[in-house]
Amino acid sequence: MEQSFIMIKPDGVQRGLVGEIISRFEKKGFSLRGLKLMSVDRAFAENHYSDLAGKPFFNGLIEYIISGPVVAMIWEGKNVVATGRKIIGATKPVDSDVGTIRGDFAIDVGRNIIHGSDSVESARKEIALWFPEGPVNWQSSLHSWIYE
Ligand code: DAT
Ligand code: MG
Repeated sequence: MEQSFIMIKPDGVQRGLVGEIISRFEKKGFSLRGLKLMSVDRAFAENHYSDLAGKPFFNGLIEYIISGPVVAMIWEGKNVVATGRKIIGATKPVDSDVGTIRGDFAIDVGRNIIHGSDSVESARKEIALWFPEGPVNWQSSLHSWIYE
């Protein structure tokens, strides 16, 4: 089953949105396969965002990600990468639909609350980086009520 790496950024933690965000993924029917509150250092954050090195906002992005603890998660389910991106909303909150996490809770692109993998391949890399111990192995007893 497909997995995505989802991370609540320091503003989401500080603003008390952890429960709300987890709830949206849970209620959709996805299952939680990894969860930890952690602070990352500059090198780790730069590695996570290595594809964006050279962008004018890169330094500000790294400062933001290391400014406080983040909640790192692995969510699993059919099409969770693409659907996770829909739940999160567009990168710039001004373009994010109401009903998405960024559309409902964010205003500025540099304080957009949450990260979600943009492809199955990046999910694989990000999960390996953030969860070297691997996902927790379990199956929800609701499985047959969510999948036909
Ligand atoms: P996303 O987080 O939607 O996958 P991304 O991978 O293109 O977006 O960029 C990573 C983060 O970098 C994004 O969540 C916020 C920041 N960012 C992206 N574009 C930006 C811009 N034009 N100005 C400032 N920050 C930006
Ligand atoms: Mg991205």
